[in-house]
Amino acid sequence: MVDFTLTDEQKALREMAHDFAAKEIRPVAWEYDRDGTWPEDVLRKAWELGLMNTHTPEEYGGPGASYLDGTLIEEELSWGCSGIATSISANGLASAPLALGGSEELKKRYLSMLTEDFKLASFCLTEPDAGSDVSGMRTTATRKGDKYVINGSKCFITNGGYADWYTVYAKTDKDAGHRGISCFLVPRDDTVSVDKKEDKMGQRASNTATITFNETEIPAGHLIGEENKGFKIAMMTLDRTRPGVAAMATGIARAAFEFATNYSKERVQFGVPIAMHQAIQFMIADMATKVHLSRLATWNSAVLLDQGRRNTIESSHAKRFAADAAMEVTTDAVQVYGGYGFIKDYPVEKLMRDAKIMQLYEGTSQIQRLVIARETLLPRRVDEPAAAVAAG
Ligand code: COS
Repeated sequence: MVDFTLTDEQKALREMAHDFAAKEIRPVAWEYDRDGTWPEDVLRKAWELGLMNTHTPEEYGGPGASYLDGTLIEEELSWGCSGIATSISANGLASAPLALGGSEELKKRYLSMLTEDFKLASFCLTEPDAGSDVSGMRTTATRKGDKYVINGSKCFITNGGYADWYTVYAKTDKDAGHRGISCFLVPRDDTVSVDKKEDKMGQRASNTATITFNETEIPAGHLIGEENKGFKIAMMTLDRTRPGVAAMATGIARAAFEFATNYSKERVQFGVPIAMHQAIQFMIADMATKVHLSRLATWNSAVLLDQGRRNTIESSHAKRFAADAAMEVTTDAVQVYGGYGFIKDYPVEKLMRDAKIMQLYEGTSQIQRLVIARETLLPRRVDEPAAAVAAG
């Protein structure tokens, strides 16, 4: 049965997240964007309300929210500010590999650490010379007795400067391409340095840093999953987090659509509100359709996960469509505002800058098309429970 009706609990959750976005995020969003500062006070409030670590199972102190619930929250937070929403949701990205493949001991210690206190974790996959091409990474993990020693640099790491631990992908077999990558949990210590905080076009409230591991020693038990199986964990993580990014893109698009719609009713040109002109009406109509379809694709990709089914293609459909739609909708919102849209006294130029990252992070729009093309032309295994994919 296909039913898009939310339960009363889901409606209440969405309302709570919306309320938080309206009262705690929106009023400060443009200030944090202007200054490029990190909104620790907002993040602490989100943590206290249970809007961080939403997918962490109850046994580790989290609310164990479903993937659909997560998309409801992420759309609302991103409607407030996607930079702040990215900072709030980054623990989820870092925790996903641990939840997927970590030992019970590791999960108990490190997932609980994030729910017991306001602590942060970061996901470290990308490197200066290995973005879309994950297999090209150079960071290494060398086994020495009962330890691994990590060396290398990871870039574009959300909350990297503030994280207490990192999920790090590194080569354990340099000559084996994607089959030589392993995933590790690396606590922050003196050998971990934060080298650079990026000065970004958009999402300026989120902290994006380069993290370097210099002879960083971790216990062998900090390996997540099996040695040389890290690439699969990374891909499975992204299958689970891309619906959240699609939800954030939907939130940005919806914010731009609302601002443009309201403005079109107030702005008078040629003697009538510009909403009376068909040229504007068609832009508003296209925005409405794109927001609507972005949300449907997002929910679909999340519900499959909640049903324990593989969602690789649906996740890429949702992320690709919603990201591209957010870019188009925010660009059109600037157009509806005319010259005012281009200046910082009005809200939509920030949204246009913020939307751009949606087409870049957690897999570019081109990588999503590559995944969609492969899944279409050479389908792997469809409708398999996630556990079977993990074991495969
Ligand atoms: N779930 C489980 N396993 C998967 C998978 C998925 N979604 N996608 C791929 N795999 C497995 C394949 O089954 C294959 O397994 P075998 O080793 O048993 O053959 C292996 O992973 C390699 O798959 P593939 O051949 O498709 O890998 P490629 O290197 O050719 O391409 C892309 C993978 C380009 C899709 C991948 O590198 C990617 O997603 N890049 C973007 C990375 C990204 O999003 N970066 C953003 C960082 S997070 S902010």
